[in-house]
Amino acid sequence: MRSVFHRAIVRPPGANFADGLTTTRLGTPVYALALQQHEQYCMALEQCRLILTRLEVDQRYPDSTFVEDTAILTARCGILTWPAAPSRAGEVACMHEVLARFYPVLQSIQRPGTLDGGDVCEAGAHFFIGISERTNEAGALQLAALLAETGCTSTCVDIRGMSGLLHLKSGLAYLGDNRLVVIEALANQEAFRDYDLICPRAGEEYAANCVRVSDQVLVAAGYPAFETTMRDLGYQVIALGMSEFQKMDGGLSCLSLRF
Ligand code: CIR
Repeated sequence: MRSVFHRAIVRPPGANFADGLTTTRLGTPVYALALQQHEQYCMALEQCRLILTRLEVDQRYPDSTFVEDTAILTARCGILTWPAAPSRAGEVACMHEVLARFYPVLQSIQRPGTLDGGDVCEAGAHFFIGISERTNEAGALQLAALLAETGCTSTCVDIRGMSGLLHLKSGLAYLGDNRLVVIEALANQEAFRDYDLICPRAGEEYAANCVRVSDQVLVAAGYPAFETTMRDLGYQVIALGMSEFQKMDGGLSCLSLRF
């Protein structure tokens, strides 16, 4: 993840947001609260001086507020994904039109490859690619090859079978300065050996999905020890209510495409 971004794309949840995919048992999201939390999220990005492209609600796709899964946007290239979940496939075509305004050339992951943006963690010129229930090896290899064409390296991290981890970034974030936030269950991965690791304490794993923008770090509200750690490291912390998105397996990073 770059810490310097200029823009972000967001899409508010639709009234049928609760019909989206989820593996959690946290209950049904309250739509009015989800809208409020989404607006606060947008305001936080604007506070970080990002220019927002606010897309219209799209009720055809109940998970379409999780825009991060539709593309990988780097300083050097834009790549459209191929989500494994059939209910989400149409989201990519919609995003294609939007991204064409910003990326004159867009590459694509092709079948039989599948890939969700939530499985891709940018750490400078290196990328970690999660192999998950959503991203298969073919998709990861395609992405690695496309990134290599732009001079970037990558490592795959297999998270299949790790309970509670939908995507790699559900438990991983890059803060810059060789520093990774990583949940305990992933901390021993060889891929992360040369990084400084920050592990949220037990019970605060959800906080690992944080987003650094400039000097600020957006974190999910309700994880006080993690917030303190971030402040002690010198970051300005913006804590955001995420309860309604968490119910649908979403984290902070999934609600925007930053570039
Ligand atoms: C899904 O299961 O696809 C959505 N309900 C949640 C996607 C979350 N996206 C992400 O972590 N990047």
